Amino acid sequence: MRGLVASTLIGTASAASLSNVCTSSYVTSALPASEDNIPTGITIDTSSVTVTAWYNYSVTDATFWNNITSIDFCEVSFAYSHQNQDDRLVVEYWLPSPSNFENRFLATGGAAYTINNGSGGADMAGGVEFGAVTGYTDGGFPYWGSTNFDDVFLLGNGTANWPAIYNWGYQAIAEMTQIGKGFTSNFYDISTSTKRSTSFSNNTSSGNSSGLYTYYAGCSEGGREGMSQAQKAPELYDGIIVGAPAMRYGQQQVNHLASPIQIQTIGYYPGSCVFDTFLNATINACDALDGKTDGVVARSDLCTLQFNVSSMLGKSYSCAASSTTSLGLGYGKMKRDSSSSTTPAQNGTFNEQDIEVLEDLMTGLKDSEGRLVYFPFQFAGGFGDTTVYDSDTDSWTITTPNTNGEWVTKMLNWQNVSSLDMTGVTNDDLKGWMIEGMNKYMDSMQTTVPDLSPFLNKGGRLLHFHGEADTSVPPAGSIHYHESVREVMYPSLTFAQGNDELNEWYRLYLIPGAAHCATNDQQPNAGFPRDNFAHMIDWVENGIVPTTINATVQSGDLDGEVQQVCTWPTRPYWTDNSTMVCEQNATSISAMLYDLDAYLQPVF
Ligand SMILES: *[C@@H]1O[C@H](CO)[C@@H](O)[C@H](O)[C@H]1NC(C)=O
Ligand SMILES: *[C@@H]1O[C@H](CO)[C@@H](O)[C@H](O)[C@H]1NC(C)=O
Ligand SMILES: *[C@@H]1O[C@H](CO)[C@@H](O)[C@H](O)[C@H]1NC(C)=O
Ligand SMILES: *[C@@H]1O[C@H](CO)[C@@H](O)[C@H](O)[C@H]1NC(C)=O
Ligand SMILES: *[C@@H]1O[C@H](CO)[C@@H](O)[C@H](O)[C@H]1NC(C)=O
Ligand SMILES: *[C@@H]1O[C@H](CO)[C@@H](O)[C@H](O)[C@H]1NC(C)=O
Ligand SMILES: *[C@@H]1O[C@H](CO)[C@@H](O)[C@H](O)[C@H]1NC(C)=O
Ligand SMILES: *[C@@H]1O[C@H](CO)[C@@H](O)[C@H](O)[C@H]1NC(C)=O
Ligand SMILES: *[C@@H]1O[C@H](CO)[C@@H](O)[C@H](O)[C@H]1NC(C)=O
Ligand SMILES: *[C@@H]1O[C@H](CO)[C@@H](O)[C@H](O)[C@H]1NC(C)=O
Ligand SMILES: *[C@@H]1O[C@H](CO)[C@@H](O)[C@H](O)[C@H]1NC(C)=O
Ligand SMILES: *[C@@H]1O[C@H](CO)[C@@H](O)[C@H](O)[C@H]1NC(C)=O
Ligand SMILES: [Ca+2]
Repeated sequence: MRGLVASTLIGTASAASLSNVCTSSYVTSALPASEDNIPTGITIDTSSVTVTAWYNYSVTDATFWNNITSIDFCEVSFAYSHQNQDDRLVVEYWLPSPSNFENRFLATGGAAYTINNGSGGADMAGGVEFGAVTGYTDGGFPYWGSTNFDDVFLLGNGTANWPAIYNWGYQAIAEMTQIGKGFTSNFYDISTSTKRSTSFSNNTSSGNSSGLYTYYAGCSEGGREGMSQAQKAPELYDGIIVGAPAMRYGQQQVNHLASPIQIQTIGYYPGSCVFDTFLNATINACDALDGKTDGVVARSDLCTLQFNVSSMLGKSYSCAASSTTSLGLGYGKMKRDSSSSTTPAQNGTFNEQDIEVLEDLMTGLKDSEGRLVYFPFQFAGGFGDTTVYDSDTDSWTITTPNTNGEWVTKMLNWQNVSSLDMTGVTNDDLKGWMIEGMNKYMDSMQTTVPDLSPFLNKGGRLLHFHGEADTSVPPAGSIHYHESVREVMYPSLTFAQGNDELNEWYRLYLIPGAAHCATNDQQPNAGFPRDNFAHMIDWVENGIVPTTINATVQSGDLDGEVQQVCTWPTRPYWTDNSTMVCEQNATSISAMLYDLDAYLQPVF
């Protein structure tokens, strides 16, 4: 295969134009074979190859990327199957013009229950802009009838689709990357070219695509998928970018039900105006704690320490009637239902029961013994789902679980039932479901392996970010995993020394004011990271450590301003209202660390 490619393209790889190589015959000749290090036992269906050339393709207003105004690439897809398995997975690759190819491959992932098209599909184009071949997989799900994992999870009542579960867990993306590396090497004929030197890795024998820098980027479910690659396929990647990873899957899926069930357990149902007024009060009270009054709470840790929830007692609230549409399928959302509801005008004053509910939500899910089961969201962020107005009864009730309930009916109970009856469900039930999911899917979807030594030892770099105002995946959960890696890999070092070691290769950034894989309407002056791939390339290929990362303001008066984000465990503080320092404060750090003491086994 390689000989054939070389003879077609020898000496012309970088000079070839897109139209020369973006043809069925050339693409078919470049398909990888077993000597190209692709997974053993897979068969590519050569008749399935599709090839389309794109010119002047653009993507604007993509949250994760700067505007892409004009890229040319070859879009290629083909199917493959596994030996002795009745399956069919389709992979897709976008290959830049040979003259723009920079010896890079970028794997991309999904969101919610889709395995691809994360970041609104922009990651594919974003990588091409940097001279990378980009790739995604369909996980084989359409072969079972749907592009969504939750639709193909059950083969029937009582029968889990284990191949689909493992494809989702980590395998399909790892295979897509491995096949993509072989394909890329053949397509550009880089098999004999040398990898440009890096500051840390001279290992050019790790696979036959070693002339290729290999990356991953994704957020939410895509973030979990990135973590799965660092944990389960570390040999494939040089750099992995993960945002707000929904990685502690057993807990995370059930945690979408936590706020409503905590409210139901207390048995008092505040209206939306109580939650909205509280959120605004925390933003207003905590804005200046970071030293800069800009509407952004860059120190939710200080807000946790200093905002006294009971200070709201007796404060008045008032909201006009409105009709709202709940969050639909955004690229970062874990659920994909969208529903409209109307709320009546509300006014009143915060009473003792309002305070009890707010204090309970702001301290996380606890079992009936008062032990912590899961992390709260940060102050000045929000609550996720809470209550909705029921016009039939003219009263407030908890939100219906929508697809979040499916996790229990389908993925835990293995019944093809999509709605979950929340009547009588307690905090202890949620804890039981979290433990059940964690154990059932420990090696497929839980994605919390804390020993990343294989990834470290091959020279891998991990850039992990999380919006501090995320109300889908708690930021404290990202910190908890980072802490687990530190404690497992550097058990004899102090907190400071362990973090120094970790920061050489695995860095975590909390993005002030950012929502779940998205900008935040409530804090419009907060930046969102758009240069992560550029930072990762600098880190891997040039040894430039991203001490801080860029975050670009994407709306409002400061639109376009590029801010800097500190690396955990440092936190930003603005002196004189203008100069940012990344400071460390033990009290602040402890305000973001939680002990999940409701479990008998470690939860990483
Ligand atoms: C791409 O855009 C450039 C500049 O606008 C134009 O000159 C060129 O013809 C376009 N190419 C194609 C293939 O449309
Ligand atoms: C990106 O493109 C959109 C649509 O063309 C435009 O409104 C926006 O100003 C552009 N942003 C930047 C930073 O150039
Ligand atoms: C990817 O997501 C975007 C934004 O949600 C959507 O417009 C586009 O159709 C999706 N593409 C595919 C292939 O699903
Ligand atoms: C699967 O089980 C649910 C109830 O648990 C039932 O409603 C449904 O009809 C069953 N489906 C089949 C095909 O047996
Ligand atoms: C890589 O090779 C260069 C040149 O031989 C050497 O200076 C450098 O220390 C090596 N790096 C590692 C991580 O071994
Ligand atoms: C280079 O990578 C290969 C494959 O991952 C591994 O087996 C080998 O130990 C590595 N060599 C060094 C010197 O790290
Ligand atoms: C990579 O391919 C070359 C020939 O192109 C071969 O000599 C070499 O042994 C291969 N290396 C690995 C690690 O497979
Ligand atoms: C909260 O603040 C936002 C933005 O300033 C405002 O639009 C909204 O009406 C406020 N909500 C309440 C309940 O005060
Ligand atoms: C508050 O609600 C009560 C009863 O719904 C109503 O009579 C009153 O006018 C409202 N007050 C304000 C300031 O909206
Ligand atoms: C960060 O932003 C600055 C200012 O816009 C820019 O010059 C720099 O290239 C960006 N860094 C990366 C890694 O993209
Ligand atoms: C800090 O800067 C903001 C935005 O420029 C300004 O509105 C505010 O008044 C300043 N505060 C102080 C104390 O200077
Ligand atoms: C750390 O932060 C806490 C809480 O704001 C504050 O009381 C303490 O003075 C700070 N310590 C240092 C050394 O900055
Ligand atoms: Ca501020």
